[in-house]
Amino acid sequence: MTTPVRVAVTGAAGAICYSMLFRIAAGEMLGKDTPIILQLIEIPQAMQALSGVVMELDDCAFPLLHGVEITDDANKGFKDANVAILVGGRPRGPGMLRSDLIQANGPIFTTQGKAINDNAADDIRVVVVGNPCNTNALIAMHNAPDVPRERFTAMTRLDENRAKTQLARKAGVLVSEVTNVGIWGNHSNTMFPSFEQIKIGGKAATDVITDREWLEGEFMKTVQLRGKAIIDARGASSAASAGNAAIDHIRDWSRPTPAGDWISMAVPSQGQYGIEEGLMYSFPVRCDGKGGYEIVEGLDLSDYAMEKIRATETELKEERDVVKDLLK
Ligand code: NAX
Repeated sequence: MTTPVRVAVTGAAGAICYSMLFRIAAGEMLGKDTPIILQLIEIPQAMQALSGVVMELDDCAFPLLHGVEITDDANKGFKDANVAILVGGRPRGPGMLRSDLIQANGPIFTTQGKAINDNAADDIRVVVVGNPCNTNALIAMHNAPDVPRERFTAMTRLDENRAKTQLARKAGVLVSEVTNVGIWGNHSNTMFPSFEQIKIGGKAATDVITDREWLEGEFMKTVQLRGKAIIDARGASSAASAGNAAIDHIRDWSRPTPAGDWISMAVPSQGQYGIEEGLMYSFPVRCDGKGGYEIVEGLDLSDYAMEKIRATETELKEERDVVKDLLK
């Protein structure tokens, strides 16, 4: 029997996790032959609610779920973890600026970064979902000096999936026909879904959808503002689709990326495309199936794309400056 993979998840009593945990336990993230142990981390006030989630996990009798541990102590929660999904954080309250949210959430990620550094397994891989996810991942990475930097990532997969569906709809094809979707930069309104490299049925998306005005206008706006549209419609932020994207992120990081394609992950920049080294920036990446990945280099980017790519970099630098005291 394969040794179970330990998956640590924060914010486990929250909305995203309520859909995500059950799918992880069913084998949709690491495969139908990989047993897992869930290590669920919450704050003390949410432990009772979390115990209810665990009862429901128990009641599903998932064959692959070899154990569930719950704790409000990050050191215990990340003990021997192979995968960490950091969802938990404070939501943005009424009247709160983005910079207030960054400051409120920052300390959570220093604590969790240290706890990962001191307790996780040697092969730990981390994805941060809790917003502002790029900057939170940057903080966690800086507070985990013994963990290789490339193991820290932030999630832009929801933006990628959103872009895919919008393009498929417009072109009248199935989403599986849409490939090479790269999200650049920050998971925020400045994020750039670079349609110039996207392919639809193997052809350039710009040849299939010749309405450039739609690509630069409605398409970009729909993807960038989708989170708000969902809050307006549902009265609550994206939860099931965010959980699905986190599963996609870890699943696709764990297997080789199909030839010729790529996926989007926010990862520490090594200076590609002139993006400042060390920034947690979303790029198109290709995974090797052994836990490694490389940023796709050499893409031909127009002046229009470069301007967008720089604008989202500027925002990430500003966010980093707000939390500079938390970075080591
Ligand atoms: P909820 O408010 O339902 O759940 C958050 C949970 O985190 C709560 O149960 C809370 O008790 C817990 N928590 C708070 N501080 C914690 C800590 N220090 N350790 C462990 N747990 C802690 O929010 P939910 O809808 O689940 O969203 C979670 C986060 O995902 C938010 O920050 C949200 O902004 C972010 N999102 C990120 C997305 C992305 O694409 N990257 C999209 C969806 C979502 O907006």
